[in-house]
Parts: sequence; C-alpha cells; structure tokens
Amino acid sequence: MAATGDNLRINSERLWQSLEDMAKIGPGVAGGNNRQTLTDADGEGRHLFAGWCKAAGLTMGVDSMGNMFATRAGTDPDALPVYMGSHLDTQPTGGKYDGVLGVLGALEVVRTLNDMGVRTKHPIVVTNWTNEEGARFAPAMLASGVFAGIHTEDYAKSRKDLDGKLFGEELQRIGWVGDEAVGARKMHAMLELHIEQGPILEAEGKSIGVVTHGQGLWWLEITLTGKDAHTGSTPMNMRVNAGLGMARITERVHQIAMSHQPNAVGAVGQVKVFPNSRNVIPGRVVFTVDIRSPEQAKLDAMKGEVIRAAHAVAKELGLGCEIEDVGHFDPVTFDPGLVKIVRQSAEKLGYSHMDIVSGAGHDACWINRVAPTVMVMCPCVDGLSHNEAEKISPEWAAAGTDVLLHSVLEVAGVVG
Ligand code: HGY
Ligand code: MN
Ligand code: MN
Repeated sequence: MAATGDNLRINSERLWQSLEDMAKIGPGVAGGNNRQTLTDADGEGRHLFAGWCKAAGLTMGVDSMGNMFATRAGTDPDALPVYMGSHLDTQPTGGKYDGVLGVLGALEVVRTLNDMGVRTKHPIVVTNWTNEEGARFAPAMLASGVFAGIHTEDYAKSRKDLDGKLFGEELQRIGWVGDEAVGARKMHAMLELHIEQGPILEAEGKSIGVVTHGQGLWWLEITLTGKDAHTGSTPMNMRVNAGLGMARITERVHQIAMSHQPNAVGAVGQVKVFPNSRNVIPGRVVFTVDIRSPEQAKLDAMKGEVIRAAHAVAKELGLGCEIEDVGHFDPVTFDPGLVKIVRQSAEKLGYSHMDIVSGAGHDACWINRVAPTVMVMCPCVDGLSHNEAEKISPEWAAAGTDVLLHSVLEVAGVVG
C-alpha cells in the first residue's frame, strides 16, 4: 500500500472529466446546468453517479427521501462511517460546480484510495442529498433537513412546485424512493466540499476556505391581495395594486439589509404575479424574501423589520397580506475539531487557506445538528454562482479535493 503522506494527491484530470460528464446532463441554455431536483435530468444524473459508484466498488443505499449513500467498507465494520458529499440538483440557471464538486470530489477521494490501495478503519460514504437547492420545492436543504429531524417526511413530500406537482409523487415518478428509513444512518463525521459562491477566497488569493460557520437564513413567503383591474381605464386613486406593494416591500428588504451592515443580506428572488397580463393591475402577488446573517441577533431583527414593513405597505395600499415561513435555519458553528483537521490538511499540503463563514446554505448546515460536521471551500471566479457562467479552475477543484482527501483520512483512520 502506498504511503498516505503529504504527497498523496487526487487525480485532477479524472475529477475534471467527471465534472464535465455530469454537466452534460440537464444542460442550461448558457453553458451551465438546469438539472432541477426530481426532474428526468436529475434522475439521469443519479443513474450516472450510481454507475460510477458501482465501478468504484461502492455499495449503494437509498433512503425514503432519495438521499444516496455509496459506501466503501472500512476494516472495522462496527465503526461509524465518515460521510462526504453534497448535492447533484441545480438551480434552473445553475452552474456546473455548485454541489456537484462536493459529490464528485468525494467520489474522486474514494477512487484515489482505491488506486493507492489505502484502507481506513471507518467506512467512508459518498452522499448525494436530494433537493438541496429548494428552487423547485421549498425549502432548501429539504432532504438533509428530514434526515436531521428538522422536517417531517410528510411535510417534505407534501411540498409543491409552481405547477402544483408534489415532491413525493415526483420522487416516485423518477424511481428514487429508497427502502432505507430516512435519518436511520448514524455518522462518525460529515465533511462537505463546496465552491464558495462568493468573492472572498479569490479576492484574498486563497485556494482553500476553512469553513468555521454558516450564516443563518429566513425565507418569508409573502402573499399580497389587491384587485385585478384595467391598467388603462382604472383611475390611479381606485387601484388596489399588489404589484406596487411587492415593489415597495422589495425595496424595504434591501434597505433593512443595508441598515444592518456588515454581515447582513436580503433580496427577493422569486415573484409570481397574477394574472401576469400586460394590461391588468396585479390582483395577487406571491413572492419570497431571502434574508441572512451569521449573527443571530441581526437575523432575528431583520425578520421582525421585514414583517412590520410588509404589513405597513399593505395597509397603506389597502392590500391583504399573509406571511409564511418557508425556510429557516439559525447561524451554524461547525465542529472545531474537524475545522482544525481541515486547516491542518491545507497547511500540510501547502495550499493557501483562510477561515471563512459560508454565505450560502448547505446540507452540512443541517447535518451539523446530528453529527460532527465541517466544510471545505474552494474559490469561484468573481464569486459568481447560481448563474450559468459559474466558473472554477481545475487547480481549485483539485486543491479542495486534496484537502478533503487528507481530512477524511485523518478522521477515518488509515490502517496498515
Ligand atoms: O440557498 C442557498 O443558500 C443554497 O444555495 N441552497
Ligand atoms: Mn450548493
Ligand atoms: Mn446552490
């Protein structure tokens, strides 16, 4: 068996080829991906991933939420497994690396251990979490949330997409309802490799982000009810314009986030206008406010301010206003012991690194509730993500996966 010393590296060309091959499934219209959860493209991507896992000698398990777990045996079958992984589903106009690098980087770690004949005490599991994005079915990180006991399986399977399709039925339709009880698996640790999706690492010239924390999030779905009317013949003082309400609240969300700088963000990303006709004043608008901060007090304060602002605008314009929490998690502190291992791995491998707080939410944020968890990040060009132009370099992908490899070896224990 080869030494697992500092010179052990993954096969960067093989990793990059796997990323390119997966990107061919569910292509976007501008060079990225549209492989939304539980679509046929998601099903196709799952089959490709499962075939690669089989070729790597892994044993596949699937739970009732479609979470995929590919296991490489350890020498101690009683030792709890070390999990790695992320998600293969993408945004409608997503990039090729968000989530995918974490799943295929984990697979590359296993492929490298196979090549080098390295054995570990703990089993190692490569994971694909269902519906991390929450783009088609809110909330985000849905299946890892059920796994961690945050959501019930019934709640998750009752979630509807914009066409009224149910999560549970779509999972059944693509044939990925597994026989394992979701959440039954116990973990020794979970490590997630992910692109930063922000500009800090590239701006600081660092190859590795050692993720110490994750910011918290609220998704507030607001429904404003006014009155459909003719955009031409209805006098301005007789309008009950839900579209105007949405616009004013969107501006208030921005102002509230700006008033809590630094470490606060807010935006409205999804808007459904009814009847969405050019010459009809919108009688109903449904939109989601996304606010985030790594500081609990700021996150809570912003939520309160957004809710008050929404009701004040609605009152001003004579609109009905209903607000529903459709996504939430508090700021996350990852396992200090694992953070130290990731930092030491980057140091040992000679990769420039810095501690960082994750701006985006990840499955690791929920798994952190049930097992010691940490993340490793690599930069992305201009910090751009959730955009088809998302770009990373093969060198960054390899650096992140090398750090994942050495961190997992440290946690899983090399035998022999
Ligand atoms: O919304 C998020 O932060 C993640 O990309 N799902
Ligand atoms: Mn992601
Ligand atoms: Mn994402």
